[in-house]
Amino acid sequence: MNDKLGLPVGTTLDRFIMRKQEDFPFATGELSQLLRDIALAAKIVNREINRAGLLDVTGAYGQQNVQGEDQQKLDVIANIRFIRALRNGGEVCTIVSEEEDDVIQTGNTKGKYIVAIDPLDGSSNIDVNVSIGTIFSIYRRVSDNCTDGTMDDCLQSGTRQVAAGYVIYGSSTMMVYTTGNGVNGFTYDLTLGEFFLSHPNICTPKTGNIYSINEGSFNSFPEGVKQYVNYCKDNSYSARYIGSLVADFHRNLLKGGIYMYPQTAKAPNGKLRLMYECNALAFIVEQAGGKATNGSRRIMELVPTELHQRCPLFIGSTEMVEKVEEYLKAEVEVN
Ligand code: AHM
Ligand code: MG
Repeated sequence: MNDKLGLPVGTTLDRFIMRKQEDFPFATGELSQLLRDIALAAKIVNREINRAGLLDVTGAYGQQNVQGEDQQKLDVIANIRFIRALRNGGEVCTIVSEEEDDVIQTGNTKGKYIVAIDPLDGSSNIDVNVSIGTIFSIYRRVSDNCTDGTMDDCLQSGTRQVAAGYVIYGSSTMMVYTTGNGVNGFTYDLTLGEFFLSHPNICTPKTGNIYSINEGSFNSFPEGVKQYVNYCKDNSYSARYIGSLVADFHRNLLKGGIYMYPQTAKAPNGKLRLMYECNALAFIVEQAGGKATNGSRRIMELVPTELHQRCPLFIGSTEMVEKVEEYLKAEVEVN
């Protein structure tokens, strides 16, 4: 099996990134280096996660992040690891992290890139040995080099991403990413300490029979979502919800399905964050042939006005996302 470039399965992530760079005659290699920095931090975080039960790193850290959520110790560790790798790499001027209220200026004022990152997503699953993930989104700065990144650099719409990806720490650890030319997945070989191309050119099925949503909040879903969930049941779809966005998304990407986090009474704007959760996965799903909307608008066209902005998310197989959109549209027309 080969990827789009004809590279065989078994190619290391480093070699793959290098070969991709050769496709762009004027590429300076900075984005390639940045992707390698992320992969390196992912390996370190993977090590911490694997040892979590043995060390004193599970449980709450005793503080809340900017969104008022309890930080877990591993959240904090992952945040430190990724920031350190991005700062040391030198290609990134500014980082937006789920774990930090404000932007982080790396001091690399010549860095061309902005990274928005959720260092460890699915915090409620950390202590119980269930899959968790890292999500990242990369933008080119719009301001002049030689200064810190600005708010305009950070608040760009998802259509301006130059790369995005996630790492899933699960039964095996994988990194999946896109630079806008298809999606490729790499599996980590612990014994060799390398990611190897294992899922070249990922294409998501047009439709599927898996729906993922926290049905405990059913009573406060918008009417259109309630109707779509009932449609899924009427058609005997499978309900699968891990509560780790990366894991739910990854399964649905490979098998076909839809993940939904709508507005609820508890989360009136949805729970997920536009900049470092929704946009990255939207870029990946679109590159794989799927769709991501907030129920009516393409996620990647939403222009963020704040760093930690939330939005409803409907993401996955195109036909399934369009079906729920039909129900939501009908609801609006009735009202
Ligand atoms: P987190 O960033 O605090 O981990 O929250 C995001 C997570 C997603 O991974 C997951 O899909 C969702 O929150 C689950 O939320 P809920 O428990 O409300 O269903
Ligand atoms: Mg998160």
